[in-house]
Amino acid sequence: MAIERTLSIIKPDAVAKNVIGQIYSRFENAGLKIVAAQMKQLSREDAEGFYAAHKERGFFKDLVDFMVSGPVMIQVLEGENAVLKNRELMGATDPKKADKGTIRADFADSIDANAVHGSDAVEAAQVEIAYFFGK
Ligand code: RTP
Ligand code: MG
Repeated sequence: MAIERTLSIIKPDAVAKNVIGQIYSRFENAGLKIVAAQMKQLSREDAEGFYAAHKERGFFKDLVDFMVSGPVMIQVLEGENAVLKNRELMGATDPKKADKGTIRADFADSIDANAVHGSDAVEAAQVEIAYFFGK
């Protein structure tokens, strides 16, 4: 199986809830290694650029407002099948639909305040990692 890297963001709601450590433990227990990390207050420009693929969607402004509402914790996770593994740990976008035991089921409040971001494909991960950490 391929060793991959993926970009993870612990969103403002989960940082405010003081659960960075609990979420990091889930990554570590699943065999994902944290190989880079930074805490950051995103500017609107940062958030709009990061979610540019969604800019025509009705929820875009709410998404950007939420992502700049407090600091986020951004990390690169590395391991076997890291992209899919992280998505499985996260659970569905809407926490009401997320499987029991997933990060979103346990820590998220709503589809907007949904605790974590994770890249959805290897190619997206490369772009997103470069966006925050450079080459
Ligand atoms: P993310 O990119 O944050 O990891 O989330 P995702 O892949 O599970 O979901 P995506 O479709 O990429 O949407 C990005 C974020 O936009 C918000 N959203 N709201 N109201 C809505 O219908 C809606 N759909 C998406 C969510 O906060 C989602 O995480
Ligand atoms: Mg997404």
